[in-house]
Amino acid sequence: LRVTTFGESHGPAIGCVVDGCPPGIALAPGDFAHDLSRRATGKTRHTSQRHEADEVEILSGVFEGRTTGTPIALLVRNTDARSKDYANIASQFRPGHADYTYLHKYGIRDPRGGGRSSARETTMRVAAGVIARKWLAERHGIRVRACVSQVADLRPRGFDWDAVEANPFFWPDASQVPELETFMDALRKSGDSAGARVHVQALGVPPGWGEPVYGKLDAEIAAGMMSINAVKGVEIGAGFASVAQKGSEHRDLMSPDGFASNHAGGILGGISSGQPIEVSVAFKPTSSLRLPGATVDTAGQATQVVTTGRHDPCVGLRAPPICEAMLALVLMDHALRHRAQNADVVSLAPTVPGGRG
Ligand code: EPS
Repeated sequence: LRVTTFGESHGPAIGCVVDGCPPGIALAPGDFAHDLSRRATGKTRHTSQRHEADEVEILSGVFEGRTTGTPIALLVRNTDARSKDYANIASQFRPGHADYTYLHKYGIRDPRGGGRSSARETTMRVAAGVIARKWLAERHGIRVRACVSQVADLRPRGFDWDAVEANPFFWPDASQVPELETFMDALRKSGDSAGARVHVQALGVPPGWGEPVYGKLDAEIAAGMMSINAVKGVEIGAGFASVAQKGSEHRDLMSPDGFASNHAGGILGGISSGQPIEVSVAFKPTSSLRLPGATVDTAGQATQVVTTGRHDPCVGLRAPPICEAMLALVLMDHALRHRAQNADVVSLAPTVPGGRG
């Protein structure tokens, strides 16, 4: 499966091409609205106040409501771009942003907001992810879900997946929502920003998907997550906590009834074990701040920058649907590769129940 996105945050439109989706999946423009709305800015006072329509136009790859197997091109026109917000940064580098590295790489720079590096690009990852989620659900009964599992030093006291979709923070403990609202109001008023951790899992992935060395399932999931704006870390299963674990703690004991734990995060040797795939993703605090920051201008002279425009005090709060999309796209890619490579393999291994998370 090949996916690419195109377009800038303050250009006329953004889009993606999904190539390799098998024929026969029902797909209509309305299918994208729910997940795009979960990702969108402007839904609460706690995010950027950009208000985009995010209407998806299906330009190809679908006929009479079903995918044809040919490349699917999706387009979303920008309806609330405001590049004048960014006139002041054309000659400055915002610390923590990609302005500096883009100019080194390309020798020119699109000063209209984040351009290609803006979180606006993730709109099309979520749209592409809708296709993968439908295919995984219909063909394999696989479900992908994510929640915010930390904001700054706030962590959930309880953990109830059913609470996640009922609040604007994707937070798994409803009793803490007032505390989060207070934290976010104070953060926004301070002009500073905060980081967040997102936990994303896939339920129902069968054993055997992935590759042993080049193309390990965990490596490609990690690459997919690291490619999202503002991501600075990815963990599979126990992740960095495994450093402090003994082997006798970390290894997931097995029995005919199933696995005793899931420190592996559902992947062993780069290949799915049949347990839930468990991934944690670290989002850095948004770099665009109203607080002045020391930097240099394009002539290399020391200066101060204050970023105006519409920004998220905590961009990680809107990241769960983006992480779900990336996990679904990587899993769909491996499912298609597994089907192509292993069509005639008769698995002689016993199946240890993987658990439903
Ligand atoms: C965002 C689009 C961006 C920001 C925001 C989120 O629009 P613009 O390109 O005009 O800055 O509103 O990007 C950020 C995370 C931020 O804080 O700068 C989006 O669609 O997610």
